[in-house]
Parts: sequence; C-alpha cells; structure tokens
Amino acid sequence: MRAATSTRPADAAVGPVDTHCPYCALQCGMTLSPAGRASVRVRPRDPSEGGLCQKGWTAAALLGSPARLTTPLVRDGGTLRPASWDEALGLVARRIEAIVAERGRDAVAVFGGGGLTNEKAYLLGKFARVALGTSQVDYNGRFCMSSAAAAAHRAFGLDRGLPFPLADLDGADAVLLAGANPAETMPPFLSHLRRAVDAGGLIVVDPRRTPTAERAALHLAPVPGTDLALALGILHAAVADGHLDHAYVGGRTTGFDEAWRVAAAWWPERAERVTGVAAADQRRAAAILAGAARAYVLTARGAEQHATGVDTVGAWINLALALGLPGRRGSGWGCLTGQGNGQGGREHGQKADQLPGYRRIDDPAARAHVARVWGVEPSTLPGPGRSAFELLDALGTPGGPSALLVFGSNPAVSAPHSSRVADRLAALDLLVVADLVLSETAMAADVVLPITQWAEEDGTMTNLEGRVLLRRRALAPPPGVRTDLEVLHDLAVRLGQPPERFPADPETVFTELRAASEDGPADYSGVTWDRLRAGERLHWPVPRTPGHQGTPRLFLDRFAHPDGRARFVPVDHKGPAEPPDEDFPLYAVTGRVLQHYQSGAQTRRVEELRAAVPGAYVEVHPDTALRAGLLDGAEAVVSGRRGRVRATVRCVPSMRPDVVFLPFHFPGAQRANLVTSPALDPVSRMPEFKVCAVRLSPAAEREAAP
Ligand SMILES: Nc1nc2c(c(=O)[nH]1)N[C@H]1C(S)=C(S)[C@@H](COP(=O)(O)OP(=O)(O)OC[C@H]3O[C@@H](n4cnc5c(=O)[nH]c(N)nc54)[C@H](O)[C@@H]3O)O[C@H]1N2
Ligand SMILES: Nc1nc2c(c(=O)[nH]1)N[C@H]1C(S)=C(S)[C@@H](COP(=O)(O)OP(=O)(O)OC[C@H]3O[C@@H](n4cnc5c(=O)[nH]c(N)nc54)[C@H](O)[C@@H]3O)O[C@H]1N2
Ligand code: SF4
Ligand SMILES: [Mo]
Repeated sequence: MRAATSTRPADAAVGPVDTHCPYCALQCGMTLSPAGRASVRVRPRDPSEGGLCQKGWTAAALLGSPARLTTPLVRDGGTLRPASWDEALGLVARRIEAIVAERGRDAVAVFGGGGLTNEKAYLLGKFARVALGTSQVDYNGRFCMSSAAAAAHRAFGLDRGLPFPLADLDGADAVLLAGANPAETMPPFLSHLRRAVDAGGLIVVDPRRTPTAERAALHLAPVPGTDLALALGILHAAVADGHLDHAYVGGRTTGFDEAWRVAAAWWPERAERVTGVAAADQRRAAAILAGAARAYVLTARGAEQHATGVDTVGAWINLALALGLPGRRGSGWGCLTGQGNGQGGREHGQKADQLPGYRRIDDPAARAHVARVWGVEPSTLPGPGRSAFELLDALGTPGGPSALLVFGSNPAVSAPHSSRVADRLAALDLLVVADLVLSETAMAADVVLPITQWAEEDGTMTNLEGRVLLRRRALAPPPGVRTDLEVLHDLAVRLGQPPERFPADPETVFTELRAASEDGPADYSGVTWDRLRAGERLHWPVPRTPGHQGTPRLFLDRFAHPDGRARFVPVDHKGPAEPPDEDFPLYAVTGRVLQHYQSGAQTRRVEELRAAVPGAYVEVHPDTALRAGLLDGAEAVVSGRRGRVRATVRCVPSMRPDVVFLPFHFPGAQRANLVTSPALDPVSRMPEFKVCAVRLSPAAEREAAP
C-alpha cells in the first residue's frame, strides 16, 4: 500500500525556495534555486547572519548524487539486493510480528536521530510507543547534548540550549567557551562573537589550540577531562577576588553554601596542579567575566561528553550563577546544541524517558495528556527504556532486543566502542535502516529503506536558540524514495494501526504535535505552519494564547523550579574514567573538522569535502610523534584498550604533548570510536567520547597499505 504523499506536482522543480541548511543546529537560512536535481543553486538567505560554511554551500551536491539510495534493499543470501517497497515493508512487518509473538514487544527497538524534523521525531516516538508498543526507543542526541540538558534541568528546571536569542551574544563583552570549537563546527556563529573578540573578552577552554582558541584573548588548555576542577578553580578565584554577586545569589538562587563548601577547597593553585592551567590565568578568566557588563558562559561537547559530563556542566553553571549571569538580559549560560534538530529532537518523544512537549514518561499527568491525544489508554504507554549506548549494548543479548529500526543515525561509526556495537548489530535477527545513502549501519542491515532528502520535503526544525523554523520542499524527490513519515505510516498500517493515527503529511503531524506538547515544558501549541509560512520564527514556549509571540528569553523573572530560583549543585572533580597509564600513556580526544559532518555518511559523499579531507588523521605534538617513531604524514596506529585506529600523522606544534586528537568522521579501520570508552555519565547516560587512554605507533607495512 502506498502512503499518502504531498499534493504538489510530482516532478516539477519549484523555487527559488527559502529553507535551512540540512546539517548543524545553527540552521543557517538558505535559498535554493533548483534547475534540476543535479543543479541546485545554494545562496545564504541573510548574509548578515554570517553566511554559510563549506558544508552548507555544498549541501545540494547530494541531491543528484549517484551515491544516494533510490530503491529499497533486502538481504538475500548475504548480499543486499533491490526490492520493491511492498516486498521490503511487507518483510519488515512480518518479521516484527513474528519477533513480538515470540519474545514480546520490547524485543523490537528503535534508534532515532537529532537530524530528524520535529514531525519525524514525534511520529517515530509515537510509532515506537503505540504501533510497536516498545519501551526500547532512544536516539543519538544521547551522544550529543544530554549532559548539558540534564545539568540545565537540575540548575534551572528547564532545558533550552540557549535560553536567549543568539543575537543577544552580539552585545557580549565577554564570552567563555568551554569545549566548543565553533570556528569549525559552526563558522557563521563567530559573527556573533565579534564584539567580545574585539573587547579582548573571548576565553576559550580547550586542550587544543583550535582555530577558535586562536581568536581568544585567553586560551586555557586543561588536561582533557579536568574542566570540572578548572571551573571550581575559577569559581574559587571569583569569590576570593570579590566578584561574587551577593544580591543575585541571595535573591535568585539556592544552594550556594553547599556548592561553595566544595569549591572552597579548590584554590587556583590546587586546580593548576590537576588541570595544568596557571592559577594566574584562572584569576584572569574570573576577572574578565566579572568585569564585563555583558558576559556569557557557553558549553559544548568538549565539556559535556564525559562520564562526569553533567557535573562538569554543573560546575560551569555554578560559575555563571556566582557571577549573576543566567536569567538576566544581556548575559547568561547556554549550551551550543549540535545537530540540525538537536533541540526539537529532544523534546518530542524519541528519547527513552520522554513524551512530546519535553514531558517525562514517568509523570502520570504527562502520560494521561499524551495518551488522550493519541487515543490510547495511559497504562499502555511503555517506558522508560534503555539509553542509547545501553540499548545498542543489549542488542541480541538474552534479555535485549533482537530487532532494531534505525532512522537518522549511523551508530556503526558514531557510537563508542565500535567493535562491541558492530558485534551487537550483527547479532540481531532484524536490522532495518532508513537512510539517504548506504551508511555503514545500512551496510549491516537486513532491510534498507531509501529516504527523501531535506530539500525534497517539508518539516520544522528547532534550532539551538529554541526557535521553530520551517524547512521547505524545493524540488521533487527522485522516483522510488519516500519520506520517513510515509514509511512510518505504511509500517504502522501494516502492523494493524488505523491509518489516520499515523499521518504522512507533515503539517497534519505538526498539528497533532501542537496538541501533544500543549502545556508541556516545550509548548508548541501556539505555533502554526501558517505563522511559519508568514515568516515568523518563534522561540518556544509558544502557548495557544492568540497572538503569543513566543519566548525569546527564559528565566528573566523566575527560573523553572517551583520556588522560581536557580540551584547551585555541589559538584566535585573525579577525572576521566580511563586516565592514561604506562601501557597507554596519551589522552585521545575526539571531535570534528570543518568539512565533515558526524559519521561522515553524507559529507564523505560530497566530492569537494572528501577531496579536502579524504581520511582519518591524528593530530599530535611533533615530539610525541618522534618519540613514537613517526614523522608528519606517516601512517600511524592509535591503540587503546578496546581497539586500534589507523590515521595519518599531522604534527601540530601547539598540541599538548600528552594529547592526540582524532576526528570521528571516518569508517572502517579509521573509526575513532574503535578506541573510545563507553563509560557513561550516571545521570545523562552520555558516553565519555572525549577522553580515553591510547598509545601511538607506526602502522605495520601491512596496515599502511591503502
Ligand atoms: N564541521 C562540523 N560541524 C558540526 C558537526 C560536525 O560533525 N562537523 N556536528 C554538529 C554537532 S552534532 C555537534 S554536537 C557540534 C559539536 O561542536 P563542538 O562541541 O564545537 O565540537 P567537538 O569537536 O566535538 O568538540 C569541541 C572541542 O572540545 C575539545 N575538548 C576535548 N576534550 C575536552 C575537555 O576535556 N575539555 C574541554 N574544555 N574541551 C575538550 C576538543 O578539542 C574540541 O576542539 O558540532 C555541530 N557542527
Ligand atoms: N568519537 C566520537 N563519537 C561521536 C562524537 C564525538 O564527538 N566523538 N559525537 C557524537 C555526537 S555529538 C553525535 S550528534 C553523533 C552523531 O552521529 P550519527 O548519529 O551517526 O550522525 P550522522 O552521521 O548525522 O547520521 C545520520 C544518518 O542519517 C542519515 N539521514 C540524514 N537525514 C535523514 C533523515 O531525514 N531521515 C533518515 N532516515 N536518515 C537521515 C544520514 O545519511 C546518516 O547516515 O555522533 C556522536 N559520536
Ligand atoms: S554552520 Fe551549520 S547550518 Fe550553517 S551552513 Fe554550516 S553546517 Fe549549515
Ligand atoms: Mo552532536
């Protein structure tokens, strides 16, 4: 059965169309002028917002690429062969029914992504809970900003990455970036830091001297995994040097005394011994932030992707609170959310412990509300289930799921401890992957479903400042591909659901999402596609009150805890789960480069980007390389407790001698995640992507061969 499709003409190219970039959470506006699939012109919509980065400029290259999937694939005798949609979806539905009959509903799991539109994320969560009836649903955002989200909930009672408009940063005199490298990960974002840079107010905390750190007045390069001690040292300096905002702390917060009891023991000289950051620089950082009329503390993955990520972000928030920054116009704390819909993706119910509207699945009132919208009994809503890595880790084990449906993620490359994840994927009875290209996860699948691309469908995305944006269809998809919504609709119907319960039309799904989110923390009920089409770009919450203009700035009057106050949380330094030792004497740090996006599934297939950075490399101090018998350009092996990564040596004199850096965008033997640690934060369940112990050696002849 074919699902309902868009009512627009099937093949006609439309345009020019105003839409947004398919990649990161900045969601830069772009205008697409299609002259056929292979020739779509991309222009920035509003150059005053900083233009586009190289990934944005080249985003349309995948639309007409021969690398994209245009027919379903089904595994047959070990290989994937083309199949009709009817065969592929029929097979999936039958296998799911058989697995459920044999092993129960939790035997089928779903893995989503922060790149999916709000409509897809919403319908995927509903599909899992209602059509499959499984508690086993989580998504790659768990690997992304979950530590910041948990810390923000704890401190403020609500998580919106930036609780203020991005443009507020234009007025900042001082900005501390902890573990963020926007010069490569969100280049146009730098336009918002111009004033802070010119005022000598940019402070960058990163073990590496990144292109972002190059712009800073003060670059603090801590030992990886020691941000928490550094934040405590700077807090200590701020208080000792008389910068504590007593009126704010007394009037708008609770818990300072308990937090201070820990920080009091972290005088900057002690923090220096742990972090390697000079005490004088800690004092200077405190003075720069305290001396600025408008100051911000922003965190990203470098501070967050640790087994102590929540507490680490908590420590940076404590510093911001002590200086009186959050909930004041012109200052604050924020997290730079990463994926295109990293914000909306965490609000609408594809996370193991959540229901739409950023509701908690263990809250009876939330369950009752969402069950009413879905037309089911609250008692039938399963969950909470396992978190992303725990879910992957349980696949094919006796108590774990034996079927997995993946929408919008490539965990074979991007999840930690890759060899373990590959084994678990291989142990499944059924792996279904919906994707645009044959990703490494799709290569391992039993059924692959070809999906439309961003410019071929309508939908909404919520950017890093909590703004709901309309993504417009600019051209028709090639014959043979379907939208995620169509796939979910069709599968749900095949699993016995009434068709109207799983609409394939995105605007209809959004209308239902509005009702499901109503009165929840992330309330979208006042957002309509008509408003978005008219050019509004609303910050949630947007209650249904007629004419409500959205909420650009949260917390100006009160924080979201019942007492209206922000909470200091006492946090102490523990250090990384796997510190270096004699066998593995170096810290491996992983992260991103400008040209590639995430697992690289998309950007490695864009020729201009692939040519610029064709494969994995390891950044290392020249002395460290030399000690390992390696020169610049040599083929190296980076070995850790769980595996070995192959990478080309890049000698970088500014690197700390005890640190190597690996980008995680490459597949096969070049996967950085072959060495990363699956140690999880106890609260957010975020894996420790950013620190593990490794050693460096030359690749053997055999391994160095291409
Ligand atoms: N080009 C590109 N842009 C992207 C993406 C991409 O894949 N490629 N992905 C998008 C997504 S989903 C995300 S989440 C964002 C991520 O954006 P960022 O967080 O800016 O990117 P990362 O490179 O993961 O990490 C930032 C920095 O953390 C540093 N770091 C490592 N360990 C530590 C530590 O212990 N403390 C501190 N303070 N810093 C540390 C690393 O050296 C690195 O420079 O980027 C988004 N934009
Ligand atoms: N070592 C290390 N590992 C990391 C990180 C790190 O810093 N270091 N960062 C982590 C972070 S922050 C993140 S966000 C994750 C991201 O890692 P992944 O979740 O693997 O992210 P992507 O590579 O963007 O995967 C998205 C996949 O979905 C496909 N896709 C894109 N759009 C759609 C769509 O609309 N529908 C469907 N069905 N498919 C679509 C793409 O082609 C691609 O194959 O990686 C994490 N892994
Ligand atoms: S910064 Fe992000 S949203 Fe903007 S063009 Fe680059 S990848 Fe796209
Ligand atoms: Mo991310």
